[in-house]
Amino acid sequence: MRRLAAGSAVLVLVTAGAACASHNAGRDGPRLAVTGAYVPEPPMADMAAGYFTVVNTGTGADRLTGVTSDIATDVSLHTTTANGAMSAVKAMAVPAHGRLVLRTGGHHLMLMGLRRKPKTGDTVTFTLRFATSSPITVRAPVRPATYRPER
Ligand SMILES: [Cu+2]
Repeated sequence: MRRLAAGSAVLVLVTAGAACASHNAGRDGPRLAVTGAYVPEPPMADMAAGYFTVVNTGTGADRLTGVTSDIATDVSLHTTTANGAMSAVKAMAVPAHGRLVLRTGGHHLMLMGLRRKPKTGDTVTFTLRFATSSPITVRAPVRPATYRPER
């Protein structure tokens, strides 16, 4: 249940909710699902960004500690500060009963050392690693540079 495409997220969330109710308060911990992953087609061939949302329906917090990708030799976690500058962070919090959102102008993945330039219509694979939960692999479509997700 940890390997999901965005399309199966609704079903998984329903299942997780049912499991939560039947297990009661004795079983706490994070329950993660990843939705809305995408990569905007980059203007240059040497760098790209990645975005997604990690939804936590569990009673425990977790942290995103690293991401690997089939398309890049170097993937780092970046955050955007108030003045628009970017800085690398070692981990990103995924609160209990909450979500971690990576989006334009906020938290994002920075993909360096590209093995190929992502083109609209391609698919990129991300494997997310967490402090507590098992790794999750998602397939992220490459979208036009102007794409903005509906939230
Ligand atoms: Cu960045």
